[in-house]
Amino acid sequence: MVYKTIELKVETGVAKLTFNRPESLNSFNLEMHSEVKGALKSVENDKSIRCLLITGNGRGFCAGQDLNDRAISPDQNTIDLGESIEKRYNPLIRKLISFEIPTVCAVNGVAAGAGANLALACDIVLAAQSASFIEAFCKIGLIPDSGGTWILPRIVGHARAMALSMLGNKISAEQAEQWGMIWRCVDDDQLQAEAIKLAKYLASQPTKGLSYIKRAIHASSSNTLNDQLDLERDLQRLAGRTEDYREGVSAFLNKRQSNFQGK
Ligand code: T3D
Repeated sequence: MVYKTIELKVETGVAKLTFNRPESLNSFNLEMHSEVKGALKSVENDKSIRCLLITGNGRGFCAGQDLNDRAISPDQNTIDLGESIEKRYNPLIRKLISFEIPTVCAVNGVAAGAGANLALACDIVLAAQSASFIEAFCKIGLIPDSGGTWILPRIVGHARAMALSMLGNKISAEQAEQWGMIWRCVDDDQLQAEAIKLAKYLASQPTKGLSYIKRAIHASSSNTLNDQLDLERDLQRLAGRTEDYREGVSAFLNKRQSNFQGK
Protein backbone atom coordinates (compact mmCIF):
# COMPACT_ATOMS: atom_id res chain seq x y z
CA MET A 1 0.00 0.00 0.00
CA VAL A 2 1.34 3.44 -0.94
CA TYR A 3 0.47 6.21 1.52
CA LYS A 4 0.77 9.96 0.98
CA THR A 5 0.49 11.34 4.50
CA ILE A 6 2.02 8.54 6.56
CA GLU A 7 4.62 5.80 6.26
CA LEU A 8 4.09 2.23 7.46
CA LYS A 9 6.98 -0.19 7.83
CA VAL A 10 6.83 -3.66 9.31
CA GLU A 11 9.95 -5.35 10.62
CA THR A 12 10.57 -8.17 13.11
CA GLY A 13 7.10 -8.02 14.64
CA VAL A 14 7.00 -4.22 14.90
CA ALA A 15 4.82 -1.92 12.77
CA LYS A 16 6.23 1.61 12.62
CA LEU A 17 3.65 4.21 11.63
CA THR A 18 5.20 7.61 10.87
CA PHE A 19 3.12 10.75 10.37
CA ASN A 20 4.44 12.39 7.23
CA ARG A 21 3.12 15.92 6.71
CA PRO A 22 6.14 17.69 8.16
CA GLU A 23 5.34 21.04 6.49
CA SER A 24 2.32 21.40 8.80
CA LEU A 25 3.91 19.64 11.77
CA ASN A 26 2.05 16.43 10.84
CA SER A 27 -1.36 17.93 11.57
CA PHE A 28 -4.40 15.83 10.63
CA ASN A 29 -6.35 16.46 7.44
CA LEU A 30 -9.04 14.13 6.10
CA GLU A 31 -6.57 12.15 4.04
CA MET A 32 -4.27 11.53 6.98
CA HIS A 33 -7.21 10.43 9.14
CA SER A 34 -8.23 7.99 6.45
CA GLU A 35 -4.71 6.64 5.92
CA VAL A 36 -4.07 6.23 9.65
CA LYS A 37 -7.38 4.36 9.98
CA GLY A 38 -6.46 2.05 7.09
CA ALA A 39 -2.95 1.48 8.41
CA LEU A 40 -4.23 0.55 11.88
CA LYS A 41 -6.65 -1.92 10.30
CA SER A 42 -3.87 -3.55 8.29
CA VAL A 43 -1.70 -3.78 11.42
CA GLU A 44 -4.57 -5.42 13.32
CA ASN A 45 -5.07 -7.93 10.52
CA ASP A 46 -1.42 -8.97 10.38
CA LYS A 47 -0.99 -11.43 13.23
CA SER A 48 2.81 -11.42 12.87
CA ILE A 49 2.82 -7.84 14.23
CA ARG A 50 3.14 -7.74 18.02
CA CYS A 51 3.86 -4.06 18.69
CA LEU A 52 2.87 -0.73 17.11
CA LEU A 53 5.24 2.23 17.18
CA ILE A 54 3.98 5.71 16.27
CA THR A 55 6.25 8.67 15.50
CA GLY A 56 6.50 11.66 13.17
CA ASN A 57 8.77 12.98 10.43
CA GLY A 58 10.34 16.41 10.67
CA ARG A 59 10.54 18.74 13.65
CA GLY A 60 7.01 18.06 14.95
CA PHE A 61 5.24 14.95 16.18
CA CYS A 62 1.67 16.11 15.41
CA ALA A 63 -0.03 19.51 15.76
CA GLY A 64 -3.57 18.11 15.96
CA GLN A 65 -6.20 19.21 13.48
CA ASP A 66 -4.95 20.92 10.30
CA LEU A 67 -6.36 24.40 10.85
CA ASN A 68 -6.11 25.21 7.12
CA ASP A 69 -9.24 23.07 6.83
CA ARG A 70 -11.01 25.13 9.47
CA ALA A 71 -10.84 28.60 7.92
CA ILE A 72 -14.41 29.91 7.86
CA SER A 73 -15.42 32.85 5.74
CA PRO A 74 -18.02 35.28 7.24
CA ASP A 75 -20.76 34.05 4.88
CA GLN A 76 -20.34 30.38 5.87
CA ASN A 77 -22.08 28.48 8.66
CA THR A 78 -19.74 27.12 11.32
CA ILE A 79 -18.23 23.69 10.85
CA ASP A 80 -19.71 20.97 13.07
CA LEU A 81 -16.68 20.01 15.12
CA GLY A 82 -18.76 17.47 17.05
CA GLU A 83 -19.16 15.53 13.83
CA SER A 84 -15.43 15.63 13.17
CA ILE A 85 -14.74 14.34 16.68
CA GLU A 86 -17.42 11.65 16.44
CA LYS A 87 -16.34 10.40 13.01
CA ARG A 88 -12.57 10.68 13.22
CA TYR A 89 -10.82 11.64 16.49
CA ASN A 90 -12.93 9.53 18.89
CA PRO A 91 -12.69 6.33 16.81
CA LEU A 92 -8.93 6.84 16.55
CA ILE A 93 -8.47 7.22 20.31
CA ARG A 94 -10.84 4.32 21.04
CA LYS A 95 -8.88 2.18 18.58
CA LEU A 96 -5.53 3.00 20.22
CA ILE A 97 -6.80 2.41 23.76
CA SER A 98 -8.27 -0.97 22.83
CA PHE A 99 -5.48 -2.01 20.44
CA GLU A 100 -4.73 -5.67 21.10
CA ILE A 101 -0.96 -5.27 20.84
CA PRO A 102 1.20 -2.84 22.83
CA THR A 103 1.56 0.69 21.45
CA VAL A 104 4.69 2.82 21.84
CA CYS A 105 4.80 6.50 20.94
CA ALA A 106 8.10 8.20 20.10
CA VAL A 107 7.35 11.92 20.35
CA ASN A 108 10.02 13.42 18.11
CA GLY A 109 8.99 17.09 18.43
CA VAL A 110 6.10 19.30 19.41
CA ALA A 111 2.85 17.42 20.16
CA ALA A 112 -0.04 19.88 20.20
CA GLY A 113 -3.82 19.65 20.50
CA ALA A 114 -5.14 16.26 19.46
CA GLY A 115 -1.52 15.35 18.64
CA ALA A 116 -0.59 15.60 22.33
CA ASN A 117 -3.59 13.56 23.46
CA LEU A 118 -3.07 10.94 20.78
CA ALA A 119 0.47 10.44 22.13
CA LEU A 120 -0.90 10.10 25.67
CA ALA A 121 -3.35 7.43 24.46
CA CYS A 122 -0.43 5.12 23.63
CA ASP A 123 0.71 2.58 26.21
CA ILE A 124 4.31 3.74 26.61
CA VAL A 125 5.44 7.22 25.58
CA LEU A 126 9.06 8.20 24.95
CA ALA A 127 9.91 11.75 23.96
CA ALA A 128 13.00 13.44 22.59
CA GLN A 129 14.62 15.97 24.93
CA SER A 130 13.65 18.77 22.52
CA ALA A 131 10.02 17.63 22.20
CA SER A 132 7.16 19.38 23.94
CA PHE A 133 3.48 18.98 24.75
CA ILE A 134 0.84 21.69 24.36
CA GLU A 135 -2.87 21.47 25.11
CA ALA A 136 -3.23 24.20 22.50
CA PHE A 137 -7.04 24.00 22.25
CA CYS A 138 -7.77 26.90 24.63
CA LYS A 139 -5.80 29.27 22.38
CA ILE A 140 -8.43 28.84 19.67
CA GLY A 141 -11.46 28.66 21.92
CA LEU A 142 -11.74 24.86 22.06
CA ILE A 143 -11.56 22.26 24.80
CA PRO A 144 -9.04 19.40 24.96
CA ASP A 145 -10.50 16.53 22.97
CA SER A 146 -9.18 13.10 21.95
CA GLY A 147 -9.44 12.01 25.58
CA GLY A 148 -7.47 14.97 26.98
CA THR A 149 -9.98 15.88 29.69
CA TRP A 150 -10.08 12.23 30.79
CA ILE A 151 -6.42 11.28 30.73
CA LEU A 152 -4.81 14.51 31.95
CA PRO A 153 -6.43 14.70 35.41
CA ARG A 154 -5.61 11.02 35.88
CA ILE A 155 -1.95 11.24 35.00
CA VAL A 156 -0.97 14.73 36.19
CA GLY A 157 -3.73 15.51 38.73
CA HIS A 158 -6.55 18.08 38.77
CA ALA A 159 -4.50 21.25 39.31
CA ARG A 160 -2.00 20.60 36.53
CA ALA A 161 -4.67 19.29 34.14
CA MET A 162 -6.73 22.43 34.67
CA ALA A 163 -3.80 24.83 34.21
CA LEU A 164 -2.36 22.97 31.21
CA SER A 165 -5.80 23.04 29.55
CA MET A 166 -6.68 26.64 30.40
CA LEU A 167 -3.28 28.23 29.81
CA GLY A 168 -2.05 26.13 26.90
CA ASN A 169 1.54 26.38 28.15
CA LYS A 170 4.25 24.42 26.43
CA ILE A 171 5.52 21.57 28.65
CA SER A 172 9.01 20.27 27.91
CA ALA A 173 9.62 16.53 27.55
CA GLU A 174 11.69 16.63 30.75
CA GLN A 175 8.83 18.27 32.65
CA ALA A 176 6.40 15.73 31.18
CA GLU A 177 8.61 12.93 32.47
CA GLN A 178 8.89 14.53 35.93
CA TRP A 179 5.10 14.90 36.09
CA GLY A 180 4.50 11.28 35.07
CA MET A 181 2.81 12.28 31.80
CA ILE A 182 5.21 10.11 29.82
CA TRP A 183 7.49 7.17 30.54
CA ARG A 184 10.87 8.62 29.57
CA CYS A 185 12.60 11.57 27.96
CA VAL A 186 15.67 10.56 25.92
CA ASP A 187 18.41 12.36 23.98
CA ASP A 188 17.19 13.52 20.57
CA ASP A 189 19.67 11.38 18.66
CA GLN A 190 18.72 8.30 20.70
CA LEU A 191 14.93 8.56 20.37
CA GLN A 192 14.32 6.36 17.34
CA ALA A 193 16.85 3.70 18.39
CA GLU A 194 15.43 3.58 21.93
CA ALA A 195 11.86 3.41 20.63
CA ILE A 196 12.65 0.57 18.22
CA LYS A 197 14.52 -1.30 20.95
CA LEU A 198 11.54 -0.97 23.29
CA ALA A 199 9.04 -1.92 20.56
CA LYS A 200 11.09 -5.00 19.59
CA TYR A 201 11.31 -6.04 23.22
CA LEU A 202 7.53 -5.73 23.64
CA ALA A 203 7.02 -7.65 20.39
CA SER A 204 8.95 -10.58 21.88
CA GLN A 205 6.83 -10.70 25.06
CA PRO A 206 3.53 -12.48 25.91
CA THR A 207 1.26 -10.40 23.65
CA LYS A 208 -2.03 -11.62 25.05
CA GLY A 209 -0.87 -11.12 28.63
CA LEU A 210 0.17 -7.56 27.78
CA SER A 211 -3.23 -6.86 26.23
CA TYR A 212 -4.95 -8.08 29.42
CA ILE A 213 -2.71 -5.82 31.53
CA LYS A 214 -3.72 -2.89 29.33
CA ARG A 215 -7.42 -3.75 29.62
CA ALA A 216 -7.22 -4.03 33.42
CA ILE A 217 -5.32 -0.78 33.90
CA HIS A 218 -7.71 1.16 31.67
CA ALA A 219 -10.74 -0.32 33.45
CA SER A 220 -9.33 0.59 36.87
CA SER A 221 -10.12 4.29 36.51
CA SER A 222 -13.85 3.71 36.50
CA ASN A 223 -14.09 0.43 38.46
CA THR A 224 -14.56 -0.03 42.19
CA LEU A 225 -11.95 -2.21 43.92
CA ASN A 226 -14.49 -5.05 43.98
CA ASP A 227 -15.14 -4.73 40.24
CA GLN A 228 -11.41 -4.59 39.59
CA LEU A 229 -10.71 -7.71 41.66
CA ASP A 230 -13.35 -9.54 39.63
CA LEU A 231 -11.84 -8.28 36.39
CA GLU A 232 -8.34 -9.37 37.49
CA ARG A 233 -9.73 -12.84 38.22
CA ASP A 234 -11.34 -13.07 34.79
CA LEU A 235 -8.33 -11.78 32.88
CA GLN A 236 -5.92 -13.96 34.89
CA ARG A 237 -8.07 -16.94 33.97
CA LEU A 238 -7.61 -16.05 30.30
CA ALA A 239 -3.89 -15.33 30.73
CA GLY A 240 -3.45 -18.69 32.43
CA ARG A 241 -4.82 -20.42 29.34
CA THR A 242 -2.29 -18.90 26.95
CA GLU A 243 0.62 -20.83 25.47
CA ASP A 244 2.90 -18.00 26.58
CA TYR A 245 2.01 -18.59 30.23
CA ARG A 246 2.98 -22.26 29.89
CA GLU A 247 6.18 -21.26 28.13
CA GLY A 248 7.03 -18.67 30.81
CA VAL A 249 6.62 -21.15 33.66
CA SER A 250 8.52 -23.87 31.79
CA ALA A 251 11.39 -21.49 30.97
CA PHE A 252 11.58 -20.38 34.60
CA LEU A 253 11.62 -23.93 35.97
CA ASN A 254 14.19 -25.07 33.42
CA LYS A 255 16.34 -21.98 33.96
CA ARG A 256 16.32 -21.03 30.28
CA GLN A 257 15.29 -17.99 28.23
CA SER A 258 11.61 -17.94 27.39
CA ASN A 259 10.50 -17.95 23.79
CA PHE A 260 7.07 -16.32 23.67
CA GLN A 261 4.96 -16.67 20.51
CA GLY A 262 2.19 -14.23 21.41
CA LYS A 263 -0.32 -17.07 21.65
O1 T3D B 1 -11.43 20.70 14.13
C1 T3D B 1 -11.79 19.61 14.54
O2 T3D B 1 -12.02 18.67 13.79
C2 T3D B 1 -11.95 19.40 16.02
C3 T3D B 1 -10.75 18.73 16.55
C4 T3D B 1 -9.70 19.42 16.93
C5 T3D B 1 -8.47 18.76 17.39
C6 T3D B 1 -7.33 19.72 17.53
O3 T3D B 1 -6.23 19.28 17.50
S1 T3D B 1 -7.65 21.40 17.72
C7 T3D B 1 -6.03 22.07 17.96
C8 T3D B 1 -5.35 22.33 16.65
N1 T3D B 1 -3.93 22.59 16.81
C9 T3D B 1 -3.46 23.76 17.26
O4 T3D B 1 -4.19 24.66 17.64
C10 T3D B 1 -1.96 23.91 17.24
C11 T3D B 1 -1.58 24.98 16.21
N2 T3D B 1 -0.15 25.10 16.11
C12 T3D B 1 0.58 25.78 17.02
O5 T3D B 1 0.08 26.29 18.00
C13 T3D B 1 2.05 25.88 16.75
O6 T3D B 1 2.28 25.62 15.39
C14 T3D B 1 2.88 24.87 17.59
C15 T3D B 1 2.85 25.34 19.06
C16 T3D B 1 2.37 23.47 17.47
C17 T3D B 1 4.35 24.91 17.10
O7 T3D B 1 4.79 26.23 17.07
P1 T3D B 1 6.13 26.57 16.29
O8 T3D B 1 6.41 28.01 16.52
O9 T3D B 1 7.19 25.60 16.67
O10 T3D B 1 5.82 26.28 14.75
P2 T3D B 1 4.94 27.14 13.74
O11 T3D B 1 5.82 28.11 13.04
O12 T3D B 1 3.74 27.68 14.43
O13 T3D B 1 4.43 26.00 12.74
C18 T3D B 1 5.27 25.53 11.69
C19 T3D B 1 4.41 25.36 10.46
O14 T3D B 1 3.41 24.39 10.73
C20 T3D B 1 3.68 26.66 10.11
O15 T3D B 1 3.53 26.70 8.71
P3 T3D B 1 4.42 27.72 7.82
O16 T3D B 1 4.20 29.10 8.36
O17 T3D B 1 5.83 27.23 8.01
O18 T3D B 1 3.91 27.53 6.43
C21 T3D B 1 2.33 26.45 10.76
O19 T3D B 1 1.32 27.20 10.15
C22 T3D B 1 2.13 24.97 10.51
N3 T3D B 1 1.19 24.40 11.49
C23 T3D B 1 1.39 24.16 12.79
N4 T3D B 1 0.32 23.67 13.33
C24 T3D B 1 -0.62 23.58 12.38
C25 T3D B 1 -0.06 24.06 11.19
N5 T3D B 1 -0.74 24.12 10.04
C26 T3D B 1 -2.02 23.69 10.09
N6 T3D B 1 -2.63 23.22 11.21
C27 T3D B 1 -1.96 23.15 12.36
N7 T3D B 1 -2.56 22.63 13.45
